[in-house]
Amino acid sequence: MVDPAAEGMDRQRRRDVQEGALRGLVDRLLDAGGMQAGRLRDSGVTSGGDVTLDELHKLPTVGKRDLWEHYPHGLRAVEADEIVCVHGSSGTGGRPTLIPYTAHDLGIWAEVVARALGGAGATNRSVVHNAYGYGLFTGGVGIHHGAIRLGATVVPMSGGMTERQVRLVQDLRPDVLTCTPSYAIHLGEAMAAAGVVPTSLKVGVHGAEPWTHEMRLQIERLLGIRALDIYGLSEIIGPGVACESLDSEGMLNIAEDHFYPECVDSDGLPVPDGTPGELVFTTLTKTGMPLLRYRTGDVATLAPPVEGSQRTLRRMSKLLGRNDDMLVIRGVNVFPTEVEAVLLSDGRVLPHYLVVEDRRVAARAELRVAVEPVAGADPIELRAALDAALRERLGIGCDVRVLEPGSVPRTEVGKARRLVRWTEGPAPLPGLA
Ligand code: DLL
Repeated sequence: MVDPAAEGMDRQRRRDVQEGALRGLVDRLLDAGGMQAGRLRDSGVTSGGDVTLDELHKLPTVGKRDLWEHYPHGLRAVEADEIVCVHGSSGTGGRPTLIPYTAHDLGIWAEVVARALGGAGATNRSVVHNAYGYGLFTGGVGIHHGAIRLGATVVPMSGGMTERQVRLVQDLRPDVLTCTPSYAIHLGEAMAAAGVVPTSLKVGVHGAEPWTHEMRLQIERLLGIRALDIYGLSEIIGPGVACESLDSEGMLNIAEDHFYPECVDSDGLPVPDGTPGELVFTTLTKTGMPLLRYRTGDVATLAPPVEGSQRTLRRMSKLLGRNDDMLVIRGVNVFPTEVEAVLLSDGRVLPHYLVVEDRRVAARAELRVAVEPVAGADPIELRAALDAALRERLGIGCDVRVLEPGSVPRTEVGKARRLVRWTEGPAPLPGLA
């Protein structure tokens, strides 16, 4: 643990600290005025003393739409001169969101990412090859802050220019790779093609896009590393909201001293641990744009800490998906990650695929899946096996197409696009029509 006092705090004591921070947050929001203050007053809250963690679920929520409506300065809660940078998401598929950070917020960010890297086994002697994109996107800069806080050496590669990345992995011998899971595959394949074995790499810290345990196995095999998951979103801080550690048993430790998690059903009511629901986060300590009960749209389950672990943080599962990526096919709800899990558990499928929701006839949506086979696999047998496996796991038939290797576009920069909605016009990929 990088910060044993915080990560290993006695659970009752942490709850007291969180409750104090929640009350402080509510006071700050009320003082700042604006939308969140208005909603709090409308729900009868006039000071932090009126709220408790036990009744947090009764307080108003904030959503992405609220941020869009307050573009470009967001729900800033401090004077402009306290803001030291902005980050955000480019808003592919939606509108951009910008998040203002104070110097205090950057300190929190560095700390939670340092903890995440430390939990993955990185130390101040580590070399971190950081291939998340640098820019407005929080991936590159967020990992950068955390690696420096840890005292490691960060190599600020950003995304793309893969040949150069292969070269620097050979030359600088990093032990930690940070990038999206899809880029880890791309880089691994590029190294294999160049005959480079990345013997220095020990661990990868991957996130920013949905990926399954089956994808994890592919990355681990290709790169010879442990591949861990890191989760976050710019609205809350960026990467570091939660992260797997070597001993967190496949789930992600939530930095709940800064970001208080809830998990709610479609009516906004809390669900018990282990039941999938939408994640809602409250930024207990942030100052630039603090958010009370931000609805993420991300679906996961919550869980207590690992029994007997020194780390006492609550955990979340890998993301099952996003509310808006859920497919409804003939009345059956399917997340693209469920499709990925089926595809990649067949050793004949390469980790490049595309899920297409064919909505050209709106009332009769169909699922089409494009995959690429490993060398030597029989496409006809593979198609039949995947058809059967998808039907068995998801309860619906899918139209599987086995395409030539290289047909599915690779993502060198940014987040992989694994789901396409086809409403009209030509097929999103040749061979899918
Ligand atoms: O993707 C922050 C980040 C950067 C996280 C690098 C991890 C590593 P945004 O661009 O604002 O921020 O996108 C946030 O990405 O609401 C999720 O839907 C998705 N997401 C982030 N991490 C994961 C993950 C960054 N580990 C949105 N697994 C979130 C699945 C993820 N989805």
